[in-house]
Amino acid sequence: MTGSLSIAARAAYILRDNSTGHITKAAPTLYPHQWSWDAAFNAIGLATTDLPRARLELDSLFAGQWRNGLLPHIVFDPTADGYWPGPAQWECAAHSEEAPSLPATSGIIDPPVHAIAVDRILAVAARADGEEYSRTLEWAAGIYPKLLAWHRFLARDRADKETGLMTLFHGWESGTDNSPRWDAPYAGVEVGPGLPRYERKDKVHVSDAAQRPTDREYDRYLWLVEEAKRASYDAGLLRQTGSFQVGDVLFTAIFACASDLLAALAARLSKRADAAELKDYAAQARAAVFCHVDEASGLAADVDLRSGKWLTTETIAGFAPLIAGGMPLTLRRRLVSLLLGERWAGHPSFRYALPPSTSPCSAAYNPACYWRGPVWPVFTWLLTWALVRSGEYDTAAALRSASLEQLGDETFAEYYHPVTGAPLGSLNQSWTAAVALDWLLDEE
Ligand code: 9WN
Repeated sequence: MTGSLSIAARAAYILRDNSTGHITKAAPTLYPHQWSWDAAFNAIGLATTDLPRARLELDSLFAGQWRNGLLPHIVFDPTADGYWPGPAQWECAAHSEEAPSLPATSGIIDPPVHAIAVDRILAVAARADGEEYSRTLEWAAGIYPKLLAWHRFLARDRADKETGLMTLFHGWESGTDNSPRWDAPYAGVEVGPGLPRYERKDKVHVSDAAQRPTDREYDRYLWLVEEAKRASYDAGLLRQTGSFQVGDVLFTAIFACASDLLAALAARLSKRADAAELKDYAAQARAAVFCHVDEASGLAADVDLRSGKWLTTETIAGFAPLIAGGMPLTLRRRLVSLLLGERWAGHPSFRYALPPSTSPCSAAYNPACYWRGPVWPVFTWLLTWALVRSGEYDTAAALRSASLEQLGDETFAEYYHPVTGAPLGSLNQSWTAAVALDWLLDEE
């Protein structure tokens, strides 16, 4: 088999192997449940080989949606074990009337990439036969109200009144858990006396525990779960009591472009008032991202909402304006050249010209640890998707081809060492396989 064919075959096999039939485990052993933003990327990959299965992936995820529209970051598979904290720690239905009793879910959220997935699935379906396309259109109309409820929840409960940025109460909500972007706000989290004793299960699933967050970081992660429970998973209460409150530029940028796509779907379904409402969400979110660009670095900065301070560590989240789209050409050109330059993908020590999760020029850079330096293929995909959308085709093509070269090792790792190119974290990670399939679709 040639390189691309072999990558595609192996990637499709991984997605099938990680499937329980109705959900795709984020990873075979490290993450044996359905994660919210993983499910969206996985659905994008599944669409390339099996449209009904792609649709089912998102339907299964939305089965865990709460009454208030919150889409939880994990929907638990009752038959799986080996991940901690599980349903017995989250106890969502016991603490919030908004949570369903089944399926069991977590009580925090993930970045809202789901409308991007629906849009991408529709685009792939348009290439399929007419009947499959009609079924996908019908499905999109069916899932639309759930997406709308999710976006309304975010606009209502999470848009920060001062900054316009989306508020997160846990670093996990950003999807970039131990990124140094959160070091300062986490430093202010005092672990209280009520933290139950626990035993981590994640470290046994990686070749070296140093690739995962530290125990000290985990104490804080678990303490924030306790805080959320004590606040009945209510954003209003968490704004008063939460010891971690950040305005996330990347989450906000994703919300902006996803709201645009959902507005387009609303218009297609002749829901004019919804479309106007969603366009408004997109415009406000995009403006909030652009208002937080740090002139000195050119990158967007998160905000510690408790202190009001901008968080300017050079992490990949700083490229949020590229993802939000619709930015002035000068800012876009500046960001693209930064992305390809020596502070990022073009660093001379790198094996492949791919952007790492933290700049090698930052004091916080650690090339082997999780979100503190490694390259995450799923993030590269998000960038290539956004670059194509804003007409930066050459840059998107360069990143896609470097990433496929890396994925030629067929380990489909969660993340990779930028210098050695070694696979790190979980192997056979679903979303890595999924984005490879989507990239390879364009080769047809
Ligand atoms: C906590 C599943 C998830 C991803 C996140 C990634 C990691 C979980 C963990 O795995 O987070 O949610 O236990 O480390 O950081 O982005 O969704 O792949």
